[in-house]
Amino acid sequence: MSSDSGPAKVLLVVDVQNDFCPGGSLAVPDGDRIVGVINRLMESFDAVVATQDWHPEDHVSFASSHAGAKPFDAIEVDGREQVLWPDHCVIGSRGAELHPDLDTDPLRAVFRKGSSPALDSYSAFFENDRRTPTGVEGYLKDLGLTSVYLVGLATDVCVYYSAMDAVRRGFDVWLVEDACRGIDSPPGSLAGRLEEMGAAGVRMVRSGDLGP
Ligand code: VGL
Ligand code: ZN
Repeated sequence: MSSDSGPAKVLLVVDVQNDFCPGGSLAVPDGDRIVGVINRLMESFDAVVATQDWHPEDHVSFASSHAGAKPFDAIEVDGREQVLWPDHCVIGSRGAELHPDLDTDPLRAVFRKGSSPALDSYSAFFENDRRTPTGVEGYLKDLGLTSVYLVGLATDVCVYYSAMDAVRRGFDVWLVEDACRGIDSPPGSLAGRLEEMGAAGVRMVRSGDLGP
């Protein structure tokens, strides 16, 4: 673990789960290629924390929960846009488990999100009402972990919302570009979200520029 002076750094590993990797129900292209990169990064951080998307089987974000809907349709729920996905990360399923090659020994904590049947949760920090906290902010601040390095899946969904919320809550935020992969649906949206993160103050870095 790093013992440099300066702000304490946390590696926040977002949703590196079987369903988001090739063979999973909501596979991100090359999603599994980041696992080795993330494992190598872990020792350079003061703490490593992970999230898991963790949905009940009738979750509002599943197309299968809405008559006549198909995956990737967008509908309105409680005045918010809800993109509908294939069933994924169902509580207790193999798809919801962290990727088997992810080194879980260094994980100081794992936060599960998206478990309310009627409310989705993309960000590691807040549910999609943007108000209900997951507890991650309090945990990181309690431990003095003020620099957040984001890695994981998917760059343009959960990593993106986590990065934007982390900036909003006053953290110093970095995105480790080669330790994330995106869905890019609709095509082109990934580039737009990278740009938005940059404009909000998220700094881009590559894994080779970090660590020992
Ligand atoms: C995610 C879509 C639905 C993600 C989670 O982890 O990026 N994407 N649920
Ligand atoms: Zn989900």
